[in-house]
Amino acid sequence: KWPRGDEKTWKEALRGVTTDEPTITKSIVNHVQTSLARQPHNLDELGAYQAAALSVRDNLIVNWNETQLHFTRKAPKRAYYLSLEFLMGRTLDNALLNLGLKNKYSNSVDKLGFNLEDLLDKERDAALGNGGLGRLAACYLDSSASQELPVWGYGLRYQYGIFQQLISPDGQQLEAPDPWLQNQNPWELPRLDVDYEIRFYGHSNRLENGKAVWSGGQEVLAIAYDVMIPGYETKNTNNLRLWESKPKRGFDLNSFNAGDYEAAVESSNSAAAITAVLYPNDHTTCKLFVFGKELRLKQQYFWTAASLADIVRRFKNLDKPLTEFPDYVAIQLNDTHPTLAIPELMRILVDEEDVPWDLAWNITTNTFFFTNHTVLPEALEKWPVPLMEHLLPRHLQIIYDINFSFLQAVDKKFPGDLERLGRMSIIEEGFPKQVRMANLACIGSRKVNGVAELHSELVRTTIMKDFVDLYGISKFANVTNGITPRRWLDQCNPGLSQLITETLKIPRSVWLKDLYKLEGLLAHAEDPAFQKKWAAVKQSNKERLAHYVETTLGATINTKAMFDVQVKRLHEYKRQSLNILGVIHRYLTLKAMSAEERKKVNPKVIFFAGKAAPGYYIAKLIIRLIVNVARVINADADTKEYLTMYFLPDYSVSVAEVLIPASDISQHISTAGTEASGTSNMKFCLNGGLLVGTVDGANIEIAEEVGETNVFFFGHLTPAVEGLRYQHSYHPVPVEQKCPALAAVLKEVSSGRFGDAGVYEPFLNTVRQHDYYLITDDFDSYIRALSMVDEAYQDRTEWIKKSIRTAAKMGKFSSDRAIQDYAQEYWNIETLKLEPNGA
Ligand code: GPU
Repeated sequence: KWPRGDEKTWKEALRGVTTDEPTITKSIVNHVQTSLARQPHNLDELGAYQAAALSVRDNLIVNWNETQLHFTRKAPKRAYYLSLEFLMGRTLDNALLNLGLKNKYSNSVDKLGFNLEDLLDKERDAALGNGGLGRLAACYLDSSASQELPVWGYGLRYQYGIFQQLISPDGQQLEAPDPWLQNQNPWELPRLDVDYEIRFYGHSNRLENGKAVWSGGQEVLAIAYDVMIPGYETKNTNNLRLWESKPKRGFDLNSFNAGDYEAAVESSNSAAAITAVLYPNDHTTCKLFVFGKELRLKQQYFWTAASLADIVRRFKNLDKPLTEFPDYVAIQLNDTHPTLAIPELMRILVDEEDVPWDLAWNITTNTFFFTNHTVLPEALEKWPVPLMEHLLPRHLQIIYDINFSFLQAVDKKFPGDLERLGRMSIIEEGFPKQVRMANLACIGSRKVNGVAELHSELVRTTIMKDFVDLYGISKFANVTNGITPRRWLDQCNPGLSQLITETLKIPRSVWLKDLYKLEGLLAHAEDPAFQKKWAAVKQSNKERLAHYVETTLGATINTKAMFDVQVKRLHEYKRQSLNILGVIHRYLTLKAMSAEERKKVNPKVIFFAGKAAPGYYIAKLIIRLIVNVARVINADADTKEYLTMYFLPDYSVSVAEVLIPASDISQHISTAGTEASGTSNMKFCLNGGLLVGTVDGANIEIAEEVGETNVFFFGHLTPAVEGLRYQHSYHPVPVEQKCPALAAVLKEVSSGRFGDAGVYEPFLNTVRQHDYYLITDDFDSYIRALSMVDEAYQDRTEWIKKSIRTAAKMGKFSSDRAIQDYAQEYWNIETLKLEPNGA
């Protein structure tokens, strides 16, 4: 029965997605006129972008609304992806692709006197993440929606995303804020009616049966903003719910009336501060950054508490007993950041819903799944007990109670093994005591996974070994990461996408949804006409990058040279240091050659990009070295025809979309066993770039797929790493003896050849002294690998074949495959398609 009014009137007025050009044009103009209140004659590109975006947004909202209604009616089991980071990048192009409306919008925009590509460029990135972990979350949202799975993301709506990186004239990284919401954000829907009260501090008084009452302290409001996530070629449009913090009351009227205006607004400021800014520290939360720690823990609790309140409310609308909660809800914890969700669900069940402790624990441990993204010991999250006691007194009690029964179980299986109890306890002894979030996440989850085969094996044999002994191996599995081929091939490399479609002779929409279809390219690898087209696409992508470098840095680059790229966060374990030291070695070698000899050298342009955490001193020093070495070698008339180098500032998703398709070779050269997976390695290979790398993370699985002859591996293997580090500490060999080529490079840097004599010593000493990341052990093998790359590049036809064969075998690395795996083996959720007619 129709709810109100005249059904016919309603139905005639309700709109669907606009799919015809005249209506699209009208809707854009309508937004210019009303939403933006602008005149046609003073409309600039930014305005035109905004109008086009608002028009696309209308379409997304129609689909989003229908999807949400459909899901509510069908009440399937849902999965929730809790991530403190979603590195979305731009939306308009992706939305047009997924809606299948790109051509039509392009035509409309043309008629209005603009060019769609120029408008796309006006959009600011939504950069609510640091690097791989955040971008993975974004790819997973695209794949979930595209596969019509009932998956929501939950995160924070930071006012400021990852900082903007500026490079000073002397090569230092400077940070500026990223006010990404400045021009309004058409891709979100404020849901001012969806709000929750979140408590901090106060007191917790225990009652009987493990229950307690938590009261007092500070209360703030969480407000929902919904971001529409369209699926590719489906009406299904999922939701990413981001929380904003707000004061519960505007300001304290008592203080206000007493004339203490500062005190009056203070509490409101402190509430707003919670979602003010994304923490820019990749792979670390505590060690280096003591300040602002409390705010980070506040962010984590604020977000998990709001998300759980929302999830529990949605479940309770189903009118099912709480024992069935895990039949309707699966929650994926993206790293340990959302681990407080475990004690929070216990608190809701035990304190608010009167569920007995043991039953509550059973529900909880059947709801959560935990993904680990690193085995680096310094990156394992720990929180000081005194801080947690102060901020979250009730949660600390719950954690103690969980720990008590857990340790009893351990003691039962391994009687009297006190060392084991010490290692496995959620609480680490010390001054102060600390809460080990990874232990809590493991204990409270149904399954734990790593993000590539090698990494998952390291999880089982190192950081989680004791837990494998306790629970058995089946709780610890692997889901190798993936990337969405929509953004990372079709959008960023339209030329290649087109060539693939015409070569495979199947519709683009088929292979973009089943990436294994790329194998069909293998049949064409030997075809010279196809090779020529393949090479032409790469060439035009190199020219596009050259144009970008020209406009941003004012430098002209030789697009006939090999393009060698390393782009990722600056971190010692990723070894940008090895790359830059290798570049210096190449430069010195070139300098020592005669002009005749040089002519035989393969010309190369090297690109670096990536941000360093603002407090990470050594990483910033490495950027400074890169920039200053670039200055010297780019100005050297003897060598600049053969070797130039650029550090592109402010790396982002959008910059990656230009860089990746242009690369001939990219570097993924972490110390073996340190890079959990890597995902840019997959992006480069999917775009026909070859890979030079260590036997680490997903490099290994890429080589398995494309064949070892198509990748350039070097360096020591994971099992050797521990022994080498032991040697460095107890039987150190001076670098002059161990690796003379490297010693010569270090000497040149020390001498001030690249300016700033003395400035780089702290970095150089990390190599000379403990060399924790094994630069001295891998340098020679790295240089040999680069020679093999040069040699292979000389035979261009063979190179192109390698490039084709590589891209052809990347099917496994679609994030569609990864999400299928999570859906089936972890979440137990099923596809729920919204039919085109809305049924
Ligand atoms: N990763 Br932990 C991050 O980007 N940030 C982090 O804080 C942690 C891990 C990365 C891994 O370094 C990378 O190897 C992996 O591919 C990515 O997460 C996604 O799993």
